[in-house]
Amino acid sequence: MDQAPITDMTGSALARDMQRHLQFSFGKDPAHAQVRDWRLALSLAVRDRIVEPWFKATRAAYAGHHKRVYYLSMEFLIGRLLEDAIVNLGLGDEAMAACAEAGVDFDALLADEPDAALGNGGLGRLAACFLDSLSTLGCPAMGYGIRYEHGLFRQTFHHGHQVEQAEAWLQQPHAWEFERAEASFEIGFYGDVREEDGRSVWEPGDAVVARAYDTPIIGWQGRWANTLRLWGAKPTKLFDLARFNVGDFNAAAEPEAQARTISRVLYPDDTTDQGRELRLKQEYFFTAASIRDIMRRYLDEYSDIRKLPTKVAIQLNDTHPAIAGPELVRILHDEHGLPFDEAAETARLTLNYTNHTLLPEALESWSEGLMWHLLPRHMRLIEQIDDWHARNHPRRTRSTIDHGVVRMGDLAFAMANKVNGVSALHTDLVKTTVFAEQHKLHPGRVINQTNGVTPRRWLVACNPGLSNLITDTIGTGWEADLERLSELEPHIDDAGFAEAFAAAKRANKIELGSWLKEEIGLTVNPDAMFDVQIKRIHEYKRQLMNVLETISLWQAIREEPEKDWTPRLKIFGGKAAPGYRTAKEIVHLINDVASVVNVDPLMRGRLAVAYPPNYNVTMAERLIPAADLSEQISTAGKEASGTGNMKFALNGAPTMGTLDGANVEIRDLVGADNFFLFGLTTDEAEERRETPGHATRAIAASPRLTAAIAAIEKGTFSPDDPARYHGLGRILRDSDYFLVCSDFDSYWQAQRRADEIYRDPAAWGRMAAFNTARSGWFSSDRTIRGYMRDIWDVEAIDS
Ligand code: 26W
Repeated sequence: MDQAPITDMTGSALARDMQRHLQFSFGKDPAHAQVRDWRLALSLAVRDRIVEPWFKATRAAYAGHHKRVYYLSMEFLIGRLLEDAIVNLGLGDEAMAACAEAGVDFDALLADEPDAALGNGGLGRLAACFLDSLSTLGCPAMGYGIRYEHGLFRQTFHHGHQVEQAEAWLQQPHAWEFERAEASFEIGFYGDVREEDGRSVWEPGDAVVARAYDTPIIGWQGRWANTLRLWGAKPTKLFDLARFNVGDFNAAAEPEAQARTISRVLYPDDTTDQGRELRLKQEYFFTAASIRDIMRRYLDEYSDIRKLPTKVAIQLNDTHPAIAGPELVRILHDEHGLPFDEAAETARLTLNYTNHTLLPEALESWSEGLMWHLLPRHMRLIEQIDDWHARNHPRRTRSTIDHGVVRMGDLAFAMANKVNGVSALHTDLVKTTVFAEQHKLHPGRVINQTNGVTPRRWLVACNPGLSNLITDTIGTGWEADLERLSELEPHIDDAGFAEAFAAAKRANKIELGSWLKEEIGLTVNPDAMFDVQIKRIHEYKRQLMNVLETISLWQAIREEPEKDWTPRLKIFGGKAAPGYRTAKEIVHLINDVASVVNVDPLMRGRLAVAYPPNYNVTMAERLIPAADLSEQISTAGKEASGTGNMKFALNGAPTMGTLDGANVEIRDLVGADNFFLFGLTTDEAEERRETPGHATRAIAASPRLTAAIAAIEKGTFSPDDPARYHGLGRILRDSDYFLVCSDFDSYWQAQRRADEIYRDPAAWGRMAAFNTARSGWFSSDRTIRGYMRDIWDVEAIDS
């Protein structure tokens, strides 16, 4: 008789269960319990209330023989889970009451949870938002990834330098996962392939065990919960006792250490393919385990392997799981005996691929040699897939294997039912640049699905002030039907609404101000315009142009200190990939500029620079609700979409941006009057880049830019090392591939326009409110509905 699921959602029941878990799950006496103990106890009590919708969802998917979606991603940038679960279950008041009853500080408990930082940036966070929407919509789906022991590194600053430290989220009990010992698969590597009565048989030379760890992902109003299954690597044989007995202790522990290496740490690069063998092992490890698990579940329910595409839709989050194509063909052809072409076509109809970047250095390619060495059977199958594709498309000129490397984008494209870009502009560029030939060969295969963000985390949970105002104004229901925010429009010119809107923003700014004081010792002026740029540090995202504008503003204020300047607080947040030297120089420069500007008496209350270390999901939830201006200033044609831009717009922060990625669609929807546009378009940028001396000419034409660059070059911000930024100066003068110089003056003017409007709170408030009211389309619910309709052909199950 199975234990009746806990559905008692009252505060007293939650308090009772929290006490019960503290004492009986963690064996802690309430009299001596620490914040961590209470946080874990509350987490288990909340988790108890997720199990019932979780079981119901799984049973419903089986009962109805529903088609399922599998989202394969090397990254899930989840952040914290306790508050998210409480918000989705509608247990906010109950949780606060339970804590009050226990005499513990609810906010302290929330703050004690480490971020699950299992991702680098946009791609990983998008995957996490998608999981929230899949559950909210009642779409039967599973996320598959890697249970890294160490997520994205912790960033600290040492004399302005970025220093990386290993992140250790699993050094404490993880309340949200269930270990699934029964769901373990042996994953092979290396070895040989022998032919046996017409079939190829791969005999791996080494293997590790993939062990499943399940985290339930609850949707809005707790009606449905899907599973995120993360694989941890375990040794095939635990412990070499023989070696131990002869005193060779290290060798005895070797198998364990060897195996765990595969899921030990997340690669911290988010734009450069390092081509490391361990990275490919990670990619194959989780992809093969996931495919195994999917096939086991399918064959438990169905017998005809040919019907796989009718019941299974797999989404590849970029090329990182692209080995899924050859792996699925291997299973269908080598293990189930389907003829090769049929195996290939069946696999193709099951797989879909999302491209997230056009940057050449980010497009993965693996050397044939490494692929033959690590995955000999797959390399052979990649050759066969390439032949199959060539046979079906004689006019093609590009092949997946080229000059000794396997191009994973080409492989993913050839083995996909649908390929999608992540914004309208990006998808057009996918069709005309990286996959131009494939697009011609396969008309209709490339479609667009513009990204989105979950309003539960990025509005309801992180901005209760604004959320309550929205509910007071248009009622509830918008949280899962975000385009209803447009119902705010008629209220925007209502003085009461405008006042309440401004008050919500101001309260968030004051709260952020006290956090910045505590975190980095900076006193900020809450009346200043909070101008925020938070994202990974990268040359194409042009944090450098933002710093140069900051320097120019500093110089201008020093030239005319008596002038009535619009006060500004420049807030930066972001990590540089450890091996990305120029990005690390930009980090150092931001800190050096901050250290000069923030002590300059002429700047007091007028200009300050804040760069809190270790930007992550939780910090974004703190910064975005307090932002006045959203910096989305990438070189046109380089940012595939952006998702931070959507979060800022929803939280009432107008965009300072180029016509790049989803900025284009944000401007179309919020209105050109509610967007600060500047810079070259994609085509103009392309043309300018071809113009010899474009940088020197731009610098010569701009006294402000000239002065700003001169200042960093002569060591104004690095008196202890005047030559520190000569390299950055050279990049700007000689190549400036990302057109910082060409766009600088246009950027400066747009910033001054923002200064003008910000001086009129009613005008600014109006822009901000229109951004919130007109950004509902950027909900990841709308995005996932698009994937369900146009790619996966899956219906939601209404529970
Ligand atoms: C091989 C190393 C590597 C790792 C990650 C290369 C590339 C990546 C990701 C694709 C980089 C990424 O996060 N791209 C971002 O994806 C977001 C979600 O679609 C977009 O909004 C961003 O514009 C895009 O830069």
